[in-house]
Amino acid sequence: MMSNRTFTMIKPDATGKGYTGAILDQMIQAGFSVKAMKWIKLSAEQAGAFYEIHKERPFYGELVEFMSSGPIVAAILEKDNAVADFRKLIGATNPANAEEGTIRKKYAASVGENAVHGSDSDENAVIEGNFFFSGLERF
Ligand code: FUP
Repeated sequence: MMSNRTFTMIKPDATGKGYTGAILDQMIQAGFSVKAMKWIKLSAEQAGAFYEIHKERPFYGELVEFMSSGPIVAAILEKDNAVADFRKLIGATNPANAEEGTIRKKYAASVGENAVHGSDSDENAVIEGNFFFSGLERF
């Protein structure tokens, strides 16, 4: 069954460049509603744990360093077909390949610093949301 929730982060490149408001607005205008949200700076250990799945990849060290370099916005978003529709809204991992009008096309600089995260499956959306939010912090 398709879930109606996904998990996102606005990454340190985007928060640092002042894009947080514009990116949140684009998500909300696209029909996503916010079910949990926090502004938080991850330690390297926390970023490493979140991206544990990429531990063996060559970019892991840089990814952890980048994701702990400044504040992020973490959020759980709701909409029908949330995971797939949100991936479409943010565009390809590499902004050079992202479609016109997508969040990564508009705000991301590179594959490493790509402005936003979006869960790639319903299962990961739950795991990732649980990483950041307790039951009290979501509705
Ligand atoms: P995505 O699902 O689009 O976030 O992309 P991936 O799960 O493949 O990658 C997770 C993060 O690793 C990306 F957001 C950025 C980083 N990454 C790199 O830095 N270099 C790469 O070649 C691929 C991914």
